[in-house]
Amino acid sequence: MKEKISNILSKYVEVYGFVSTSEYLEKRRSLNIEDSFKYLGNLDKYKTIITLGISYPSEELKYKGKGYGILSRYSYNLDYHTVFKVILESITKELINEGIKCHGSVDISDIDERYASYLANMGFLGKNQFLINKKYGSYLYLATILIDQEIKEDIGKLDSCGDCRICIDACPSNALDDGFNAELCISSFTQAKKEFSNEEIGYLKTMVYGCDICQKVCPKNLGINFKIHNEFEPSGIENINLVELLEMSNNEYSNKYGENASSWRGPLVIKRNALCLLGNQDIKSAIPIIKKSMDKYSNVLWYNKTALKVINLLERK
Ligand code: B12
Ligand code: SF4
Ligand code: SF4
Repeated sequence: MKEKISNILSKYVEVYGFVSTSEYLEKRRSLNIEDSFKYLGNLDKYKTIITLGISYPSEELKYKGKGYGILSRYSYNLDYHTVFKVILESITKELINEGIKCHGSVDISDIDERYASYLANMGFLGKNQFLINKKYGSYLYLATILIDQEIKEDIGKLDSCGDCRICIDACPSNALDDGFNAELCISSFTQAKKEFSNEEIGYLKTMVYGCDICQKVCPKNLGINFKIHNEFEPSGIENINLVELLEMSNNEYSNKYGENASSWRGPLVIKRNALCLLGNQDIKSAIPIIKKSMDKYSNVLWYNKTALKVINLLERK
């Protein structure tokens, strides 16, 4: 059965592994982390978790410069949820044809995908928190499929960070200083609907969504540039003109970015991030446009309060 399943998986994904649901549950719970992953969800209805990895886009885009904001590498072109959904549907269809009960999901599941992938031998967990694979480094999107068959994985030897701490020292907001502090992580707050502190505003210089720094500096990612999924290759929307973005209507925004991973929190989150870049890039000519956007979104306090701080910053400079 393992061979049959492996043949199906290898047609669709770059990397895969297997871990028994009971082993995953026991080990994940023993970490004693108070989060949603300690709950059983629907895991007890299945015997094995198949973990899957598909490669990031081939290389990092060049940032266009002042007046622009760039998306992080994991959000180029088409949303990975959309791409993975199609892959998961194809795989589950084939598994069902083999009589296997299964359930596939990406991101929004009861499974901590990085930890499950680690237990399934797909890679080690780096100090930057990523699942790091031997061939693809951390440049892998992850997903899982639960199946009602027992599959044994041969456990090989995994790599490790050793004494390296490059990512910890490179993280601008010190989010990796003590394991991982999600609240400090730039990626986290660029997705949050909230008023930014002056410190948070200060971190947003060129990247308008997400953060790639702890992956970019990692020696395990050196020279990793696979071009496998055309859907992730840059489509021209990744370097964003900041003023144009601020002036976009909701319709224009969803036409251009609706299928991109950065759009899941809606246009205002990205516009709020764009304000910060305008402030840090000292683009004073944007002040009237920022003020106009404040009028337009006068009922959104977190947007307006951040915008006011950015205007103060621009007027002080
Ligand atoms: C919520 C979430 C976030 C949140 C918070 C993450 C967090 N760790 O709390 C925020 C918004 C910050 C975030 C950011 C990013 N994310 Co995210 N995120 C998730 C999501 C949905 C859940 C993660 C989670 O809550 N994990 C639980 C917490 C408790 O994990 P943790 O803090 O890392 O703790 C681990 C370690 O402490 C370790 N540990 C603790 N004790 C011990 C002991 C031993 C012995 C061992 C071995 C390990 C160990 O195990 C814990 C569990 O894994 C997953 C998808 C999923 N369903 O799994 C994607 C996911 C982890 N994200 C992903 C990505 C790509 C990113 C970003 C790069 C996006 C970007 N470019 O901005 C950044 C990277 C930030 C970083 N350095 O991790 C990918 C990672 C792919 C990979 N190869 O690892 C995932 C898997 C999405 C996907 N489907 O591909 N993310
Ligand atoms: S994604 Fe950025 S802010 Fe978050 S831990 Fe990595 S380097 Fe730090
Ligand atoms: S930069 Fe070094 S410490 Fe950080 S994940 Fe990569 S190998 Fe590990």
